[in-house]
Amino acid sequence: QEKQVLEDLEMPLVRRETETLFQEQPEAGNQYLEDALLRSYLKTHLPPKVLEEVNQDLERFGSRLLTKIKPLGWECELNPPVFRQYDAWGQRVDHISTCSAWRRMKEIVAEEGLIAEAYERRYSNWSRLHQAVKLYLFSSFSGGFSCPLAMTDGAAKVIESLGIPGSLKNAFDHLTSRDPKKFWTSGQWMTERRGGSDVANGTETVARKQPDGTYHLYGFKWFTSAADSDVTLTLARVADAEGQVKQGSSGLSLFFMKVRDEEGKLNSIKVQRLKDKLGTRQMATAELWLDGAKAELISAEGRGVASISNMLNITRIHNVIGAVAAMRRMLSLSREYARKRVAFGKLLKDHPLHMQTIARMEVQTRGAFLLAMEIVRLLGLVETNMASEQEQLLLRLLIPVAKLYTGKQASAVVVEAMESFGGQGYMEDTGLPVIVRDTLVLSIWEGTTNILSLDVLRSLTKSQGRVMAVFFSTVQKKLELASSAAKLEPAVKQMQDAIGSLTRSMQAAGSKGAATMELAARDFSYALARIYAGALLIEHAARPDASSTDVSAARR
Ligand code: UCC
Repeated sequence: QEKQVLEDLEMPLVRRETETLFQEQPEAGNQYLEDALLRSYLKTHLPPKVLEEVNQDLERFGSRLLTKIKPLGWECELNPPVFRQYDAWGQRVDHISTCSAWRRMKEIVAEEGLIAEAYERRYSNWSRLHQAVKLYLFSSFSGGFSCPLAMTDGAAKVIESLGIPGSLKNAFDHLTSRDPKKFWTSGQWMTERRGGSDVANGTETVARKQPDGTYHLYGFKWFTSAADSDVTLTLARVADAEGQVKQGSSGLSLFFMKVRDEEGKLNSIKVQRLKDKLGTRQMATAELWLDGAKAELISAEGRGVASISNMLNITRIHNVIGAVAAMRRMLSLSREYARKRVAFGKLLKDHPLHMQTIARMEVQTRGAFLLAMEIVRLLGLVETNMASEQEQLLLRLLIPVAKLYTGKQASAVVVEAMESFGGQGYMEDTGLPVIVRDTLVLSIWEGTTNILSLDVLRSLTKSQGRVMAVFFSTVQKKLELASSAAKLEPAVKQMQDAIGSLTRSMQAAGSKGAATMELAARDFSYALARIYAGALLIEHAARPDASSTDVSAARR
């Protein structure tokens, strides 16, 4: 035995079986404290009193995320929902069971006021921003719970925009509650078998009016995310006395329904199966038959799409926040790793090419972050009746622009960041592939890139082009703020060139008619996103507070 031990000791280090732990795990700390851009953004925008309170809340939340919420998120990943259609005795039960961590997440979300914050408005127009920052910090640790949150926020928004009618007051209180026992989540059931983009032609569900004024819904919802939600908003076609329905967009109406009755029984809904998705596997997405589900009509008849677009705009903003969060999380880990991992005789952080790659991702992430904050800032103004007409138009334009652009950015950045870990990044148990998988959906759900590019054109048409004048004047104002900073001159010059080139291509495409505009829609939307994000980066860099915080973070 002694001989064997001696032989083992002589064995080269790499061959010793006991020496398995040879790379340090990258682990970022409190995401709020470490996010220099976020902190400098809040410092430059929030009134001092609000900043003081928000700062305390976010620091505490950042710590709770790390110690309590992150492990729950991982548990959700390891224990995806399970669907049981029949019980042991052949009775149809259609039961979707979720893990205890998922259910605990719902309680935490209520405790933290992740929806409530936006509707209580204790900080007036800044409440939306406070909520959005919490969502941003929460997203990557949420174990997929960001998805039901997006839809819950969207449902609350629709109800609020209807003036909180008496019949929906109770639901609104539940959706915006801080009480974990009372808090409800909502779904958004739009996609049917014919597809999810062309809602106007793809929706077959029929609503039959009942003597008590409610409706019974019959149809097949093909993609229903967070199928364990308490309530949902959905579209259907109201049948007339002869049972006929109107086709197209003007035949669609918006309905509110509870998913289960008081005893917990499904509301005449049959679960066909759970979807087998590439990512977001923590969350139950299902195919559902509505077989006479009791529902309440909440829009004017035929105004379903216009009404649900209040929800879509909110879920698209959540999508933007999720995209930025995924980029930031991967980048924080990548930066941590670069400080620990040695290759070719030095730390990764001392390899200029590696750092150039990280720096490029950092710029993408910062631009996307500022875009997200800008939208949320505008939303806060609109919701508190403080927005000018120009700001309202700008918000309408920037939502699809940011959603389509950040979805694509996030997919590219997280894949690049995964590569910065070498083969380790590809290993399941590092958790990095989960972030990559969950990010890839961001350019798909809530409107694909092309559909949103067309929505950008829709916002132009609806405003009869006025929104573009607002866009250009807002960008110019931001650039003017930087005019006294000599170091920003080259960036401002590049922006002016980009604006000139966009104006020329708009004129060229505009003179050729609608088909050419449609073909140009994606490139046009990308250009808008890049120009606006570029202006925000320059504007932020020009602020005296901003640059000092950023420099200290870069040193860290
Ligand atoms: O459900 C899904 C998955 C849920 C998961 C969510 C979680 C996300 C969380 C992320 C967290 C990290 S996916 C469902 C995906 N499907 C969609 O998003 C739909 C995509 N398709 C579109 O957006 C289309 O463009 C449609 C459906 C809006 C097109 O419909 P129409 O009826 O053909 O369009 P119209 O006729 O142009 O618009 C009808 C009305 C108009 O108003 P009026 O009649 O007053 O002129 C439009 O201006 O709706 C108005 N409208 C809007 N208004 C349409 N879109 C908007 C909008 N975005 N904002 C304001």
